[in-house]
Amino acid sequence: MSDTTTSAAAQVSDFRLTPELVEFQQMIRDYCRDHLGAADVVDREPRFPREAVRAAAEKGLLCTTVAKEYGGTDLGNLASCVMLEEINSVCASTGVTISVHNSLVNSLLGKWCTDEQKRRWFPKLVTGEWLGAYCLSEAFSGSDAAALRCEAKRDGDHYVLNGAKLWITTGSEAELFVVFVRTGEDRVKGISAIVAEASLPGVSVGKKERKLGLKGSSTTEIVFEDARVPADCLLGAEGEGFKIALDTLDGGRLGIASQALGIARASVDLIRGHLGQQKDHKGRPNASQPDQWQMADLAADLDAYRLLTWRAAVMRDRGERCGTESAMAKSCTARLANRAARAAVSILGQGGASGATAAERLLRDARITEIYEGATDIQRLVIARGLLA
Ligand code: COS
Repeated sequence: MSDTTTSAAAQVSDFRLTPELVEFQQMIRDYCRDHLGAADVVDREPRFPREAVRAAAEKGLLCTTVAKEYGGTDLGNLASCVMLEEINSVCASTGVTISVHNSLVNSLLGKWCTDEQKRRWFPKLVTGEWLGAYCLSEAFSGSDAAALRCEAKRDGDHYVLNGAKLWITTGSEAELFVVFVRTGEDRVKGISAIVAEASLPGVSVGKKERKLGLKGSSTTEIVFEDARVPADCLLGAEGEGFKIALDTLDGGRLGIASQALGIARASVDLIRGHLGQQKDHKGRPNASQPDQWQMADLAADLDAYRLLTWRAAVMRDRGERCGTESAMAKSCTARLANRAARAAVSILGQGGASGATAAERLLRDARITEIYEGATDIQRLVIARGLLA
């Protein structure tokens, strides 16, 4: 962790970002204005937001969790949260692509790779020449991640992978997959983490999902059929995979919490704009009081849950365990995003439901925040376990 990360973490204690992070946030807002104008088109066609991701790479937004010695900016988790709230307030399809690349792939590789492995993969990942994907879920293991079956059998200096991973974000676009595989029988200690490059024979993209929201993001099955992966692509030791998966999700959930904050904020902005136009004959605000109360509650929760998210990010930047705090952030923000987007559609009426404004897209995009990277009930379980431990 760099000095910048440390000072950023220290400064949030007075509930404000450092001048450096405020400047970074402004740079992200400029990026959003210049490159995310096609959010509606990306959703409607739908198409992968390739240009936006490429521009993000050029601005160094695909390496916020990579150390400087490997070409990253090493801004850390708090800066990533600030960035992802901004991006997701405009385009959640771009937001999830950047979130997964940074918080599920790069941060995992930075923590668990050997120096040689980092030098092998980071040059392509920090520049965006390659995108990364995180392959944990399977047909019979979603919430119960340790039930996974995709297997890797050692054969000389290779592992032979067989099985299929489901619901893989960026699946059809990624060149590098972090794959969680079964290398032994023990439910937890029989799981290992391995990097499989997409170009290997036996690795292919399977079914493409048709989704409710995040339509511009690619979500696919990834299939392994006798795929021979060099043994030096194993991350950590055999049997450490589950720990690697869950530790990484503690950070990934902050990316999704920030996505939910972005969606909630955009929804509140739409409501505020709509209610602000309602005036009496003397030009005074006269929106209905129930609508104002709803907006007030959403705005208060938005500020509260942002602090909850930043607290967990600061803990992670300090190298502390933040599973409970990260789960608190994700469960609260994801529910808020859904409430806020629902309210925006209702309050804007025809303009909300028709697609004339972003409200309808926000409502569809919000839903998944309560499902992926651990459903809300899983977050509640993690929080309860943390409290009872
Ligand atoms: N960081 C590091 N290690 C962790 C951890 C964390 N946050 N959480 C648990 N572990 C370790 C535990 O310490 C335990 O190790 P030991 O056996 O050495 O003590 C091991 O992992 C197993 O933990 P646990 O017994 O809690 O595992 P469970 O099978 O009960 O699973 C849940 C726990 C449900 C929390 C887990 O399966 C989960 O998070 N599911 C959701 C998965 C998910 O988010 N999928 C989305 C994929 S991306 S779309």
